[in-house]
Amino acid sequence: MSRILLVNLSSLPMPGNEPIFPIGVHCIQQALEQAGHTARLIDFVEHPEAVYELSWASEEWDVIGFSIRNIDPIDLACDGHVDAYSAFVKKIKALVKENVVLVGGGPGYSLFADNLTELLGLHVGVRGPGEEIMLEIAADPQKFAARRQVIDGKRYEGFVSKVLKYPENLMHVYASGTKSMIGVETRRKTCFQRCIYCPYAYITGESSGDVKPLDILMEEISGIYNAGFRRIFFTDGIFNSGIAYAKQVVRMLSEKSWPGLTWSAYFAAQPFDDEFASLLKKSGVENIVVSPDSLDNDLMQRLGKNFDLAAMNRFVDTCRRHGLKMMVNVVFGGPGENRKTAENTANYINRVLEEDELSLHVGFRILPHTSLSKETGLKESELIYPTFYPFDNDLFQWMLKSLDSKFMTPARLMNLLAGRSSARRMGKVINQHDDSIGDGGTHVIAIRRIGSKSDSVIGGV
Ligand code: B12
Repeated sequence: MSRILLVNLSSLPMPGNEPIFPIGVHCIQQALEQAGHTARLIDFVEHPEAVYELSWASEEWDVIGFSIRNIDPIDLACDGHVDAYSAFVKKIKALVKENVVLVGGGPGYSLFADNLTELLGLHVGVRGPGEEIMLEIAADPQKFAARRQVIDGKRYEGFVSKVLKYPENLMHVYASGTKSMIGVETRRKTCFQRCIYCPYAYITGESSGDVKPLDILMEEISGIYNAGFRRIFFTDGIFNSGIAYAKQVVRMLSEKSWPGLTWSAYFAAQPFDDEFASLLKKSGVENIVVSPDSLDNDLMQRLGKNFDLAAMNRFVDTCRRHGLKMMVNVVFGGPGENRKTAENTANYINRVLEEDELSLHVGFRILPHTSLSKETGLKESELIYPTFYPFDNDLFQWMLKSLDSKFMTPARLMNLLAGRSSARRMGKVINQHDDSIGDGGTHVIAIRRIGSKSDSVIGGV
């Protein structure tokens, strides 16, 4: 049996990082332990001293797995985390015993698996669900020591047959703040939406399409509830993508009636019918989080949303009739955003939403393996530092002018100002091969912080 150390790099103290309960790497830990291996998780929220006191790294390990959830906070005003990850992994590598097999995984890691495996100097990078591959590595670590490789994750049967036990202490350190939610997975299905900026389908890969049996899900939630925690977030890409199963889960939540338990998830505006809404109302749902991104019909189409403004209207109407609270994600600055589309979005917000129902962002982070990255032609290696789709310099003005003042809370205003100031300091990534533009053969395809390490194509601001 092997001794495996798992390091949650996404819990490192880094500017802009607000760690959340590490459900993904905990899934790996439990799968390894259930197969008889020793698996220890180093999480820096649980053990803050472990950032500096590194003796854990030089113990006798056969495998060390690094988990990376976020590559950056996807915010104009925030730096990326890659340099912090590299520096920390370098320190650990200097301390580990010879012959230890080094593995990387996690959602952020999966997106950049080819580059990160190289950059961090690991033996194996795993793209997607990691349990099966980690079990294979643990069974014969040295088989994986010979060459650097990136492996696609596989279906893990334990997802549908074994109850995930949530460690109390880990939940405690993460859920002590009032905002924290414990992640719970209900299904492993690829996302059916086609949003041009979103990498969910790539991260989850050709997933098995497994849905968790309700009795197992119930036991997992009971475990969280009985340990005293009251807020959960279903981590599905889109909770209601399979509406029949989503209804079963919501019915289970209302029938089981865990007093005081509240939950949330990402929803799509359709399918969303009255039966679903009335079940939701009784289930303790906190917010129906929905991401139309824009509220201009043409721009929604351009963004690849699989619902239009008419569907959004029906969704809002259903939520209102059933007294459900919405949280609507809007991102200004998408491809094709202009004064008119920005005004249309702002007018919709002004007319329909309450102040606390809006989650407001500016700028689309270009992530690899998305239609947006294909459009710009930027490769994985060119996107590893925060890179955004270019938007009009007047965007912030349009927003400030057309959004009702009730939406301009101090927090939002500060964030917008920070975003504007960051955007102004960014460099332009030029497509030097595009002659169709007529401005001397140059065409801005992205904006990126000047000084990023992958900025060979950056022009001036
Ligand atoms: C649910 C979710 C949320 C919820 C989380 C709720 C909660 N309390 O857990 C909320 C809404 C809070 C959220 C917020 C954010 N999120 Co989010 N989120 C997701 C989502 C949809 C699912 C993540 C999840 O929990 N999956 C279930 C678990 C079990 O799977 P997993 O973590 O992937 O783990 C598996 C594998 O990755 C692998 N694995 C994990 N660790 C390791 C380690 C090793 C060694 C190996 C081999 C394998 C391995 O095996 C695991 C089990 O199969 C993903 C998209 C996606 N489809 O993955 C985005 C995603 C992870 N989020 C992302 C981001 C950026 C954020 C935010 C920073 C910003 C934002 N606006 O979205 C915030 C910040 C959160 C934070 N503080 O860290 C990005 C991260 C990548 C990136 N672009 O940097 C993703 C991929 C979406 C995206 N936009 O690209 N998020």
